[in-house]
Parts: sequence; structure tokens; C-alpha cells
Amino acid sequence: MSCGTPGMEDAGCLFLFGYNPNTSHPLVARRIVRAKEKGAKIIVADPRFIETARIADIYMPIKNGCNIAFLNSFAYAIIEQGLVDEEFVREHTTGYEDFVKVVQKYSPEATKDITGIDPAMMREAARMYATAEPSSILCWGMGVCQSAQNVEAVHMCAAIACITHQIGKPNSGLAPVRGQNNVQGACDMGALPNFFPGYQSVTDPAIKQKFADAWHIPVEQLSDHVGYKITDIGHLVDEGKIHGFVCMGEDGLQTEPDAKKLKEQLMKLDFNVTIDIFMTQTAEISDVILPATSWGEHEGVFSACDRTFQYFSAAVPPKGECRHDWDIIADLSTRMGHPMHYENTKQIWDEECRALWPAAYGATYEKMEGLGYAQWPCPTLDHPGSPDLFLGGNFSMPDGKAKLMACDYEGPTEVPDREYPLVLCTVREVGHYSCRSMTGNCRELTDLADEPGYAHISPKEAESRGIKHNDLIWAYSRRGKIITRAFVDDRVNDGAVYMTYQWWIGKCNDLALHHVDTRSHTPEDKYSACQIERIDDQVWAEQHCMELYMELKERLAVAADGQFSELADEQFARSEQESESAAVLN
Ligand SMILES: Nc1nc2c(c(=O)[nH]1)N[C@H]1C(S)=C(S)[C@@H](COP(=O)(O)OP(=O)(O)OC[C@H]3O[C@@H](n4cnc5c(=O)[nH]c(N)nc54)[C@H](O)[C@@H]3O)O[C@H]1N2
Ligand SMILES: Nc1nc2c(c(=O)[nH]1)N[C@H]1C(S)=C(S)[C@@H](COP(=O)(O)OP(=O)(O)OC[C@H]3O[C@@H](n4cnc5c(=O)[nH]c(N)nc54)[C@H](O)[C@@H]3O)O[C@H]1N2
Ligand SMILES: [Mo]
Repeated sequence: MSCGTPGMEDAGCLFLFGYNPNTSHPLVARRIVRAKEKGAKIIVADPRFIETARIADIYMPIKNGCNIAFLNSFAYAIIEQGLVDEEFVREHTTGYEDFVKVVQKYSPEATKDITGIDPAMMREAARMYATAEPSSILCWGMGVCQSAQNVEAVHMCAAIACITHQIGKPNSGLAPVRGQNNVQGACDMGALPNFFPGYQSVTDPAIKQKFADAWHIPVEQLSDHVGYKITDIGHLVDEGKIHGFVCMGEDGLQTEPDAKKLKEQLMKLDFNVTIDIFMTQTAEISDVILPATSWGEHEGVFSACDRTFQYFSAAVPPKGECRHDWDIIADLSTRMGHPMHYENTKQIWDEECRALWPAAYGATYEKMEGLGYAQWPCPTLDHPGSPDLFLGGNFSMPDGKAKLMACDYEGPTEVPDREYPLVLCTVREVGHYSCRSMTGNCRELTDLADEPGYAHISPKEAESRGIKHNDLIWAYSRRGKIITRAFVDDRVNDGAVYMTYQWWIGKCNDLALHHVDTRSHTPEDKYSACQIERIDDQVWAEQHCMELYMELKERLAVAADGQFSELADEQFARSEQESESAAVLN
């Protein structure tokens, strides 16, 4: 993000494009409510009437899969109404003429059928965003990232902020409000195929030398090609390019699209290791499971989406054979011939992060403990951290200018047809989390919502199929067929089915298309074609659903027992006793 999350409260306009904070990030949602209370304008563009739409000044009911057409048209409406900050464009950007050449084909009238947006509303929204004082923030989420032309849509969002000068000043710019509590941290620390920690390229010779020196190894030992991406694992196994796989904190058989096919592919691996805190479907088919500690059992640093490092400490000691992730990695490395020894996370932070990444050098444990956080860039020990990036229009391209980019609209990959007439759009819900290994193992949460989960459909789609609210239904696509429960919902558009990817029985990833973009290799989870159908015998369906659920739970329990060694049993008993006596002492 170019701004800090707290600063969102002080913007003049927040534009939410494919982002549903009330469900996904309640704390950010709260900031948005406060911004509204302080007088900010809110624009929401989403195919669903999401909760924030209720407090929006303009709600734009876009059609699924329209992003590039919408953004081009939004930019068109900015240019057409004379809302471009020409001086800022001249001084701080390049590529404006080429940008206009693309965008000028997308008048609100020309895109109306693709976006579903009335031209007058498009112009009004463009005015509201471009003219807001003191700043506007364009927020996006998975509605952008999990669509076709996702990288291009991000380029467009950046360009729109630049041409209106709604970036480069406090509390402005771009807020790709990232997913998990530490997805930003994983990227910061180099858990990406092309970067060392701090976004330093694995193919840059000088950078390689720096890391080789720090790790006391000859530079030749560092691979000079970019690694594979998670969404490529399946087909690379098929192609014989991958034989072994270590999977840390991911349950691909629940969360990757076309999950059935992925299972067949992972079964072909010669060797498969899972490092997790629960028995998952992916762990179940692994040769080895290394049990890790959970957030309450370890300490470390999380980076929030706005580049804020936050130190957190352990609440309880680990149980049984569970070890910290960092300790597992260090041990694996040592056993594979590169000794790695750390005493604690502070040592890792100082040696692997601060010493090697200039923008994090000033973010010491002491500072995080004192202030509670440090926000990068934080280059020196006395630096307070940086809530805002690009102040004064200083961008990170070599010439210091932002490069404006636009492209033509291509549309989604698998469009509805007669056989599969509905758009399958997969999203989140507030009560359960991602692969549901954590929330699905929590009784209070499963009491609130449980298998097989829900498919949200409009009253019209329900009625035309004789489906009633809460009925069990079939949902199917070219890739699979599952049972789920109908949620008849007047907040969703006709022609689409919204499923959350949490459910193990109502698993939408058995239906979703595996298609990734060429740059980031992110799956197009927001759009594929499907059909739904009523089930006449609801009593049978309830029974069938329950059987499938019990069978899966039983299988996972058996798999977990098989992994639990006698040694662990003993240690577990001991640590139970210890924590009981610790509790008594406390
Ligand atoms: N309770 C809970 N919270 C979570 C998670 C969870 O599983 N449970 N997961 C976390 C993770 S990993 C992430 S990444 C974040 C994601 O959080 P969000 O980005 O909010 O994710 P989604 O709900 O998947 O999608 C956002 C919105 O995109 C809209 N959308 C669908 N199609 C389109 C389209 O074509 N164009 C546009 N512009 N919008 C479209 C959807 O209707 C939806 O409202 O949430 C995090 N928070
Ligand atoms: N159809 C569809 N599919 C999607 C999405 C979608 O919108 N639609 N969203 C995608 C997105 S944005 C994301 S981020 C992914 C998320 O998908 P996943 O990453 O697969 O799911 P999570 O539930 O976040 O967590 C993965 C695993 O980490 C384990 N875990 C938790 N804490 C720790 C720990 O401290 N150490 C270790 N080693 N393991 C731990 C959990 O038990 C869990 O099994 O799903 C993606 N899949
Ligand atoms: Mo995510």
C-alpha cells in the first residue's frame, strides 16, 4: 500500500474496487466507517451489494469480469471531464500519450454493456474520485487479483491515481489490502520465487554476491534462475519437472482451483512433505508431516498490508513434537548440507532482514516493542517509519517517474454457455478462514455455520430452478460436481453463483477453473462457468451430505493418529502436565 491503514480515515474519498472489507478485514472496515463519519465520500464498485455499499455515496453494480473495461472507462471519464492534473502528469509520469490512445476507445457509452454501468454514474464517480480533497485512496482486493488481466488492472489503478494526482501526498494512492495477516511479511522476507528478502532480485549478480557473502557460501551456490510458483506445481509434476514438494502452511487440495486434478498430480510425487498445524487434506496425502507451532505458540514479526512490522510474542509453549517453522527450516537446511543455527527470531530478524535489506534496517525489535510497530521504509535507527510512499511524486522507476500503462479489454477465460449458464465467483465469508483447518476445527464457529456451506444466488435464479432458501442443491462445472446449500440472497446479481472456498464438502475448488495469468500466475478464481440444480429428495441429500462430512473427518483423524508417534504421546502428556502446573502458578 502507498498509504497507512490508519490514514485511510483522513482521506477525502475511498474507492473500493473488488474488495469486501466487512467480511475480509473487519478492522479496515471500521476505518472506512470512521472515514465516512469524518466526511469522506465512499464509492463501491462490486457485482454484489456488499456491506460497505450500504454507506456508499455511489454504489456501482458492475458485471462480473469487466475490470479492464471498467477502469479504462473510468479513466476515459476523468480525461473527458478535464480532471487530469496536467502538471503532475508532465513532471512525474511517462507514457501519457500512449495511455490516452488506449483509453480513448472506452467511452462510458461504449463499455456500458460490458460494465453494466450507466454512463452518467461512471462520470459522476470519476468526478468524485478525482476531485476529492485532500486525497483519494483506491482500494482493491481479490476482485482485481483473481480476475483475468489482473496485473494489467493493477497497472490501470496506479495510472488512474497518477493522472488525477491522487498519489504522492499523505493518505493517498493505492491500497491493495492484502489477504492474510502476514502475506505481506511472507513477501517481504523473500517467500517469492524471484526475490531474496526485501524484494531484491535473485538474478541480479550484485545482490547475489551480497547474499552469498552474508551466508558464507560461494556465489555459484545460489541458483540464478527464478523459482516455480505454487499454481504451477501440478502441471510441473505431470511434466516430470518436479519430484519432491515441501508444502508449508498451505492446503492446496482445498484452496487451489481444479483441486481434484491437483490431487491426482500430487499423488504422483516421489516425495511430499507438509508442514502444518492441523491435519489437512494436503497433509493426508503427504509422505511426511512436520507439525509446526501456531501463532499462539511462537513469536516473531508480522507485516501488515500497509508495510507495518509488528512484533508478537508466544502465549503458550509448544506441545508434543511441534516445532517452530523457523526451527524446522533451519534443521532441514542443516541436514541438506547448509548449516543454519539460530537461537531465536530476533537473531534471524537482525541477520537476515535488517542487515540485508536497507529499508528495514531501522526496524529493530526494541523499536517494535516500544512503539508496537515500525513501518518500512525505515532505513535508520532514529527513523520513525514511513506511512506514505512516493511523497512529492518521487516514484521508484530509475527515472523517478511513474510509467503509465493501459491495455485493451479481453474478458474472462471461461464464459457461461447453454450447458453452464452461470458465473461461478468464489469469495470469502466472515465466519470461516481460507482452508478452514483452523476455524473448521473450532466448535463455536462450526456451530454458527457448517458443511456443506452455501451458494449465494439471486431470488430470480432460485425461483427459475424451483430452489428454496436453505435447500441442498447440486453445483457443477466442466471439472466436477458437489453438493451445497442454497442461500437466496438479494445482494447478489442475477446470472452468478457466489461460493466461499472454505467448505470441504461443498468445495467450490472442485468446480473452479485452473487458469492463471502469465505474470503473477494467480488463478482466475472470480470467474468460471457453472450450473446449479435442485435436489428433489432433501432428506436423502441431508443424509448424504452428513455421510460425506463424517467420512472425511474420520479419514483425517485416522491420518493424524498414524502420524502421532509414541514419543509425541509421551511428550504431549508431559507438556500437558507442565502447562497445567504453569496455569496453577499463574
Ligand atoms: N473471514 C475471513 N477473512 C479473510 C479470509 C477468509 O477466508 N475469511 N481470507 C483472507 C484472504 S487470504 C484474503 S486474500 C482477503 C481477501 O479479501 P477480499 O479482497 O475482500 O476478497 P473476496 O471476498 O474474495 O473478493 C472481494 C470482492 O470482489 C468482488 N468481485 C467479484 N468479481 C469481481 C469482478 O469481476 N470485478 C470486481 N471489481 N470485483 C469483483 C466480490 O464480489 C467480492 O466482494 O481476505 C482475508 N480475510
Ligand atoms: N476458489 C478460490 N480459491 C482460493 C481463493 C478464492 O478466493 N477462491 N483465495 C486464495 C487466496 S487469496 C489464498 S491466500 C489461499 C489461502 O489458502 P491456504 O494458504 O491453503 O489456506 P490457509 O487456511 O490460509 O492456511 C494454510 C494452512 O496453514 C496452516 N497454518 C496456520 N498457521 C500456521 C503456522 O504458523 N505454521 C504452519 N506451518 N502452518 C500454519 C493452516 O492449518 C492451514 O492448513 O486460498 C486461495 N484459494
Ligand atoms: Mo489471500
